[in-house]
Amino acid sequence: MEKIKVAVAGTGFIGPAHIEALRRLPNVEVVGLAEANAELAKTKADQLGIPRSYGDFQEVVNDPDINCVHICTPNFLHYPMSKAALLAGKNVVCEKPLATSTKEAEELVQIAREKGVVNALHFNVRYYPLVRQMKTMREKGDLGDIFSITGSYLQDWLFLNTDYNWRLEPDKSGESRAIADIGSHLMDLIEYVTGLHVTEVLADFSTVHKTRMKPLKPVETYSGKMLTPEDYQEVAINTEDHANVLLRFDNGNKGVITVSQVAAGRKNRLNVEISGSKQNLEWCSEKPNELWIGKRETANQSLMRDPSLVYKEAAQIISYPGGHNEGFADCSKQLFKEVYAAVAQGKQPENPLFPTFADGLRELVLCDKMIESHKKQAWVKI
Ligand code: NAI
Ligand code: SOE
Repeated sequence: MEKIKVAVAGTGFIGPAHIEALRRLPNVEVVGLAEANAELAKTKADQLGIPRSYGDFQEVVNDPDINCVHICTPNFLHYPMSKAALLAGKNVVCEKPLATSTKEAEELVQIAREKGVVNALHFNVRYYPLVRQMKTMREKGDLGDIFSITGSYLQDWLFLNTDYNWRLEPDKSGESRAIADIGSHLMDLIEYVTGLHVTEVLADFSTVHKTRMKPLKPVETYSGKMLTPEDYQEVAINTEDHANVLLRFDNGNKGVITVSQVAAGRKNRLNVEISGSKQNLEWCSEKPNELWIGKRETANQSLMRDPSLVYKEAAQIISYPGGHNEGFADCSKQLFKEVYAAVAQGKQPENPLFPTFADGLRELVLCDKMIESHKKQAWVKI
């Protein structure tokens, strides 16, 4: 079997997670890695055991062997890199957010459509099996009509004013931060699971730390390096640490989300509760193998992730029996499994199960409307 050859651009936090997940697929081989410069690319390629290193993304685009490119760089590079790869006829898996503006995202959706290549967004949260179980339960009518949706995505890695990362800089990250960075996962999940569309938003953002201490030399917040005062300069922050958004849906009912990157103790917690006319579902990314099912007339239930207990649609993305926990890393494998089935077929499916560039565009539209609503302090129609 000839393997599908892949290159991954950007190997900070999430790039290596893509590489690991890709290595678990039998028909795929990661042959190349692109980084910000040739020296870094070579070092990373050696560390990760990848034969080819590219110090300039254009070298990936020009490499005729590369069939599919994974874009795992900071947000502002998603558009130029995706565009160049698509125009060269390559299949593309891009990290969220798809771009830093809806205009760019629209262009990418258009080019991908014209080229007919496979295009996927790494909305990996969709690939927790119990998330697919919630979607399937809703599709089968187990929830009844959806009355309301409550969601939150809370983190604490930007809790201190000394926490710093490129995501705080709009020229690298985009005009919105918390909403674009993590609210995008939550909003994608809500529309995916419920099948509803948001029609109007009322958003209120806050920037808790109006200034932050930026390290003078680049240091990743995640690295845990201890800095001293002379290592910093104070810089103004213009993106939101926290956001509350009221939502109106196309079934006439309502929802609310809260997103925060300054919630102490919440490491990476996406929580969603969907209240239906028959029952209530609650799921949390920090306990991804349990689904709470709330009842009015009988005892509530807790459904474990077990292929023999869930619908077959959810069992499809479970690799191990109940009690053998699966988590974050497994989501990417399951997502890529569906993407590479399409790559092997040579074209984007009509209605792919996996998230696409069109889904990436949808999240940018919602994000833009939330920014507009916050600025006007008024409801904004989508
Ligand atoms: P990071 O800062 O840890 O890594 C970014 C990497 O890109 C670095 O290694 C950097 O040297 C490299 N890079 C910068 N310029 C480059 C260039 N011109 N060519 C090639 N490489 C270049 O960032 P992180 O956390 O990995 O995030 C990357 C993207 O992935 C972001 O868009 C983020 O939103 C998304 N992400 C998604 C996650 C998910 O679960 N879906 C999780 C983490 C990040
Ligand atoms: C940082 O907030 C981050 O790495 C996001 O960029 C990811 O999308 C999320 O999955 C985890 O947190």
